[in-house]
Amino acid sequence: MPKTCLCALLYLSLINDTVLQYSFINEKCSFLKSKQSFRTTIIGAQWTVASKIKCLAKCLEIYSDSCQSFMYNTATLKCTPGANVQDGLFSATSADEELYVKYPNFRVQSYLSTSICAIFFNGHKTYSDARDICRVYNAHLFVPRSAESYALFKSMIDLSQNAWVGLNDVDVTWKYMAEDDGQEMDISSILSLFAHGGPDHYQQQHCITTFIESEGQLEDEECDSKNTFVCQTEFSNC
Ligand SMILES: [Ca+2]
Repeated sequence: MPKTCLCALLYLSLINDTVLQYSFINEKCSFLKSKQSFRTTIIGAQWTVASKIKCLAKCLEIYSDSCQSFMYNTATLKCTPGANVQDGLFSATSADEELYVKYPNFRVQSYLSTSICAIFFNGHKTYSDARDICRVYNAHLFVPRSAESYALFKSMIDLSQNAWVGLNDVDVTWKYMAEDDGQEMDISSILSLFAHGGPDHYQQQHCITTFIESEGQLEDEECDSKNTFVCQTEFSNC
């Protein structure tokens, strides 16, 4: 979850075009430019300011820790304070508008010889909302590619709740697309991870999740169900 930074602001700096970093007495926080064009839930009036760093400074000054994202229009110089991206993501309306998000606490997670940079989100989201939240953080839903990586995933989640993994056959039934590389994945390679021998497409189930009634084995489920999820990103972001 996003860090809580309640102390006095010490400095605010533009690391490069994609990273705005600010520091409080105890810790550093970063806002990263999202590669995805989404808008977030607006938390207050817009301002016109000369730069994106002034936009963040004003957002923090007025909204403190409630400033969890902001949008900056490079053409009109409009600055829009935004909520945590988990409160709502919407399609973008302007190509000039950039979205910056407060970066959550991605951590290196390890199990046996497998390590990933990832974070567990306990908020319950539909498959597409969970996927979009990961994408806004320049990350993706975790994809199980081996028994060991799936064991690592299960060690991160709360097994009393279902958790999405990044596999779905929404577009073409039995053609499973993976969120990490965007390519089709041969599901037969991980069939042993599934309950009941594999997906059954019962009542139009096209998204893959852990299933609490089968002790965390995989199942297919309706994509509009609301589950927890894990976002995975590059090690450089950990
Ligand atoms: Ca099923």
